[in-house]
Amino acid sequence: MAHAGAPGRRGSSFASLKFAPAPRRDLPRLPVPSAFVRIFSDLHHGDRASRLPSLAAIAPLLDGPERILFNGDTIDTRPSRHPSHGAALRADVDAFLRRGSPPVAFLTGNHDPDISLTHAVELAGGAVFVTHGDAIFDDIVPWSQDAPLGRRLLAEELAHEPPAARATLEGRFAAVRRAAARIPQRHQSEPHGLKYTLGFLADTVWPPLRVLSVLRAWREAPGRAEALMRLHRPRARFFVMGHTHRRGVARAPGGLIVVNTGAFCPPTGPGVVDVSADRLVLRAVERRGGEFRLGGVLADFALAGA
Ligand SMILES: [Mn+2]
Repeated sequence: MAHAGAPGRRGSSFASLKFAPAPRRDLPRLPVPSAFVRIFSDLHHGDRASRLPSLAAIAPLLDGPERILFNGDTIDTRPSRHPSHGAALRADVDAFLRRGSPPVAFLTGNHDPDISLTHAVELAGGAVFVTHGDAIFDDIVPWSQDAPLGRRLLAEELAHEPPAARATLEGRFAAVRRAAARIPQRHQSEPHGLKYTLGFLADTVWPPLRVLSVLRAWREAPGRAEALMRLHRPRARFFVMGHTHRRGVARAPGGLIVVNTGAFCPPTGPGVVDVSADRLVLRAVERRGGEFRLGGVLADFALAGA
C-alpha cells in the first residue's frame, strides 16, 4: 500500500504543456482572453474539513479553461482504517477524469502521493513552475504532528536514491512521494462525525503552539521555493503551489514570485491560478449556494517574453 502506484518511477515526473495560439473564445468576463490553463489545489475532497460537498460543485469553474490541473491534495489516498472511503474517492476522481472536456491532470500532493506520476508541470516555456509545494520542506508537513516522521522517512527515501539521482529534482520528488505515501492518514477518513471532530482537534489544534509552526512554514515557504528553483530550475520566475493553505502571493528575496492557490479547507479560502501565454492571474473562488464560482482578481502578472 505504501508504495502503491509507483510514485517513485523515474522519467515521467514532469509534463510540459504547449500553448498553441488558440482561437479567441467568447469569454468576456475573464481577464485572460486567450487559451489558458486553470490550476486548483487542495480540494481535500472527502475530508469533512473541506468546504467541497462534491467534485461537481466546481463545475462552474471548468467552463472556459483549455486544460485543468489539480495541484495536489485533491483526495487522500494514503493508508487508513477506512479503505472503502478511499476507494469511493478514487472512483469519484476516475469519473471526473472520464468527463473528458476540458482535459484534466492530477498532480501529486502529500495526501495523494500516488494519484498520478506527475509531480510538477512547467508552463510558459519554463517561466512558471507548478507543484504542490511539500517538496520544499525537509519534513514534508512542518506544522503537523507527522513532521518528525516525515523528516525521518524523507531522509530514508533520499538515502535509497542513487547518489546521482539524489542531486536531481526528479530524485527529490520521487523520494518525497514515497515518504508521503508511508505517512498514514489521521482523522481525514473518519466517517463518524464526533470522532472526526475530536480527531481533527487533536491532530490540528494541539498543542496550542502549533500555530507558530504554521506561521513559520508560511514565512519560510517563499525562500525555500526559491532555493529549490535556483538549484534545479533557474529559469522559473513563478512558483505556483498550494500545500500551506495560505492563499496569496509572496516575493522571495531573490525575486521568485510564489503564488499559492490556498485550499478548500480553512483558514484562508480557495483560489485558482489561470496561466495563458502572456498572463498569470490569481483569482479568489467563492461559494455561492452549493457551487463554487470565480471571485475577484487577487493578483495579475504579465509573463514577459510571451
Ligand atoms: Mn493540503
